[in-house]
Amino acid sequence: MSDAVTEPVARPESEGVIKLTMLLGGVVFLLMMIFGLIMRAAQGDLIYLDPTIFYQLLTAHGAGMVGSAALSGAAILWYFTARHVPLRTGIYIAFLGLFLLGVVLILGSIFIGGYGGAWTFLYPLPALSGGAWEAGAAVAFILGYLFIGVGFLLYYLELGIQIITRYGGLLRGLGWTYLFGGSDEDVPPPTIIAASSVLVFNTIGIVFGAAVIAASIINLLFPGFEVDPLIAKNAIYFFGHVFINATIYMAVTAVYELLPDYTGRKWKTTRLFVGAWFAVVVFVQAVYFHHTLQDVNMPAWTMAVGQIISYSSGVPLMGVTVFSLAVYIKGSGLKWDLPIALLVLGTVGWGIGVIPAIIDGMVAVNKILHNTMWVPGHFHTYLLLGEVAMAFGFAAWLVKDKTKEAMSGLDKLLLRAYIGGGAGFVLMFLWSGAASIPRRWAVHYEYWQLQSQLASLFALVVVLATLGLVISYARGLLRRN
Ligand code: HEM
Ligand SMILES: [Cu+2]
Repeated sequence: MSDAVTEPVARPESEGVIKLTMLLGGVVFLLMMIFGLIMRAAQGDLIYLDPTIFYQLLTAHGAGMVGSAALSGAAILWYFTARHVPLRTGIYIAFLGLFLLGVVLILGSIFIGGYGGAWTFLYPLPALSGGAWEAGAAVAFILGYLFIGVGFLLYYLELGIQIITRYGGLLRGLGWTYLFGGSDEDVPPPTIIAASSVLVFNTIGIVFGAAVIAASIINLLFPGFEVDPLIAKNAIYFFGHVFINATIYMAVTAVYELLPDYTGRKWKTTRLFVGAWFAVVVFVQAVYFHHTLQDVNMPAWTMAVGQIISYSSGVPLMGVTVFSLAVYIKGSGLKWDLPIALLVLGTVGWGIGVIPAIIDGMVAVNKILHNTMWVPGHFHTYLLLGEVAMAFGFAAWLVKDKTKEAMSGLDKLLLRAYIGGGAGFVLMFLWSGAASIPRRWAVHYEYWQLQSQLASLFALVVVLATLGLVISYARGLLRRN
């Protein structure tokens, strides 16, 4: 790589393939939402769904949504990182290729092989199908993850190499040299701080994931090879927790980079900002213990860590990102359009979604809410009204019609429907959770069904709004070409 100082480029060379990625991501989001609607309608007894199919849809929905969130987050991060360091588009294409190969395996395992062991592939569930699927289907599912994981490692490797080359080391890219008293010369922009932080913790997460994936595959092929279930659970949940969180931490770079276009105020790298990201790198890993609060055979200190870090992990996010967002917007005369409205919605939804997560991170509360609908309630808030809103905001910005400033009537309608439908939908999950309705049950008792029925209605509104967003993005792509 050359040593030349790279000027920020307005339109990275990878723009075309990023646009394609956002289209793929948008279409998959929409399709998976329809799967979600079908599941919720079945739980509300509005339609009949064979439980076997329910668990296949649940598996596809979980893996497909997490995958699309990761893919769209990765596209956003790549796009904006390329404004500051040169990234090789060929690597991105290899990443996308590996990702799609993984998707094919996963879809095949579910809809041809019948795999329905959920996206968390919790050991030894993939091997205990009760006749619903063969070991080969589970292997195909997990192998799909392996390809996606390898793609991501490649992706982060490229980010790491280019950041190290440009900023003279990863510690500088992370801003840690600056944080701990180093000079404030050539401090990286917020996007690079974010990119460096995510690449550190998500690589660690993926490595744990890869280890348990390898062990699970061997176990499926040679059942005599047994894995300690507690270690496997820890590795899987560490990986899953870190991976899904990383999707939002990647997507938020769109806010750092695009908000200044609207407010005329640059998002600055301050010590507070770097400190917050430092805390994220530590907390996002340590807080995963909140997934083990009911595992009585875990050491007691893990419970304490899970609970205490759950409180503190909200601080860098809500205290710094959401608060800074408000400060940057206030008095700036920002003119709202669809992209920025969705990006701001995503940030606020993310912040709000953390609150029910923190509540559930308390041991005393977790005893009651564990494995209830409260859990999908909290993560649908910061994904549906968080990461996904950011992704559609970024996509809308990519195809923005520069001749129009304000929001059209249709934009307003789509936005309101998305927010209203989404808020109602997640509130029904939280209500269900508070009423102790368990998650992941294909069939619900009659006195559980009201929440599911109302939720189906809200979900339908979200699906229609999302359809509108995907269509207007696709039309934008055509208009610009
Ligand atoms: C219209 C939008 C959506 C609908 C109707 C929907 C519906 C559902 C339903 C019914 C469940 C199963 C709940 C249970 O009984 O445990 C579920 C689980 C889940 N959803 Fe969604 N969802 C939507 C959007 C999203 C989005 C945007 C994401 C992520 C980006 C997402 C990720 C997940 C995950 C990870 C699970 C857990 C799967 C599991 O328990 O294995 N969903 N969703
Ligand atoms: Cu978690």
